[in-house]
Amino acid sequence: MYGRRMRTRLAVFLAGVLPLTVVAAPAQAAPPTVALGSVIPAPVDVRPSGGGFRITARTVIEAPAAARGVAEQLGEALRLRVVGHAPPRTGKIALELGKVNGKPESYRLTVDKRGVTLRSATTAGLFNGVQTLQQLVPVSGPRTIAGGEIIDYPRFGYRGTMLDIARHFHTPGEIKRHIDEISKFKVNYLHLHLSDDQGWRIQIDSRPRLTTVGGAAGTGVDGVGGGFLTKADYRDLVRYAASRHVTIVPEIDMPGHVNAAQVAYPELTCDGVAPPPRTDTAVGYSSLCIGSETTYRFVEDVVRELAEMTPGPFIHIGGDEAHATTQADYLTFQKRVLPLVTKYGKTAYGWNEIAAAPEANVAVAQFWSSATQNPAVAAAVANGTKVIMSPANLAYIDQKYDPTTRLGLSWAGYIEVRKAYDWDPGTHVTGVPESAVLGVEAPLWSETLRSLDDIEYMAWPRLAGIAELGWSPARDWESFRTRLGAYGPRWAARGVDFYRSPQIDWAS
Ligand code: IFG
Repeated sequence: MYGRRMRTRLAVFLAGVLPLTVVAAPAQAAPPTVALGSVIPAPVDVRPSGGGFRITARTVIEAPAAARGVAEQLGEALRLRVVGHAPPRTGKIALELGKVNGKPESYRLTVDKRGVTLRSATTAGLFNGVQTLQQLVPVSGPRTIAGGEIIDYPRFGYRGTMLDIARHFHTPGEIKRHIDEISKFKVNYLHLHLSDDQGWRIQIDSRPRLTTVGGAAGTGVDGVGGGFLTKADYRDLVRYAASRHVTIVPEIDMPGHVNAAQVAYPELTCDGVAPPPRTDTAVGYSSLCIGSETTYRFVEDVVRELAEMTPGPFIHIGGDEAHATTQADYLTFQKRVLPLVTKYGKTAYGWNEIAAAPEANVAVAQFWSSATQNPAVAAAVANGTKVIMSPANLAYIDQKYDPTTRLGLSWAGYIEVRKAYDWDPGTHVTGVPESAVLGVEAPLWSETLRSLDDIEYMAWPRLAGIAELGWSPARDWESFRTRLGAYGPRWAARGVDFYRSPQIDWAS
């Protein structure tokens, strides 16, 4: 618009009237090093825009009192102050409670050079948005977040993993560290496998020998898995999990997998003789005494006490590998026990064998078969049963990655990262439409796992992939493997001993 001469005259004029102070340009945010969509699970709708927001020491987190818990967690993670109201023109990350799109757990994240706004109708949605936001902050270097908008919400409401603390007990501290990690990928259910042939891991007041005997030192696989959760431990875990928007699902496996209970209470056998304690890994040899009323008084005591310390909706009653129980007795057992769970206000949840029982139409079946057809499950689904997908050949993260994996089992086949990722829970089983699928769960059995390090090595990165199957609308292996490779340094920074799969190009 101005010719060069004019510009010169203008510059001379301005120089004469304006003090020659150099107006400091706004701190140019260093370019963002994490793309707005580089998040696991992949968000639904990502709209990058220019610019970005640079977090500095002066940045604050602004949140209403109702969102203080989530805000404090973010503040701790980013080492930023949390305030109720930030002064105007302060660079801030504002958490807001308000409508986004009416979908459960949804949130909207907006980033521009002035700051970040995270909005959701619920604290669960804010928690989800905070997990996403933390992945957008570079793990090192200038903390510039890419500009743009993300609108996000889950495909399935149930995104779970199971930790077997029966074969080898894991301490509350280890379980809390695992909760910290699973919640970063928006996993929102933790199924605890609390009893099995080798051990009983939850205190039941009316049956103290379950833990004084079944949870004693020397129980567990190879006799090195002893220990148990007191009720106080369990209640503290429930509270801790809830603060990370994870719901605990307790499992008492019945009528099979009961040797530890029968060692503690021989009256739970039909001949009243206590079986020898077992520290091997065989399955399918034990059964409660189906025709005895003593059995149902026991089951009711356990279900009642579990229900009163479990705020979550589910009580898992196992039901798998009841090879020492006749099918007729199995159905008799389910007919008596499934209503007991309902009586104490909970939804029954069991391995998919329970689907054979007509009473299972009010229960949730956990599909663990490696097949993609199961007439009993399809029939139960037609009758109202809902399903959680945990196909052993794809989602059992206790299986070895490949023949060289030191830990884990291999009866369901080797499961590398891509195999655990490249399947669709909504269409996996014939006769189980997406409308009957509550979600996914990745079981981690502990026959060969003794430490948190072992848990981490088998869980990560496969559980991150299964978390994406539970959350994101569609899967894309190339996109996932790229985002996963970029995520590696975050696990490394937290000391998580993840498996560096050769299928992934791991960033350093
Ligand atoms: N199957 C058994 C588990 C455990 C597992 C190890 C189920 C439902 C093999 N039952 O999986 O107790 O031993 O991979």
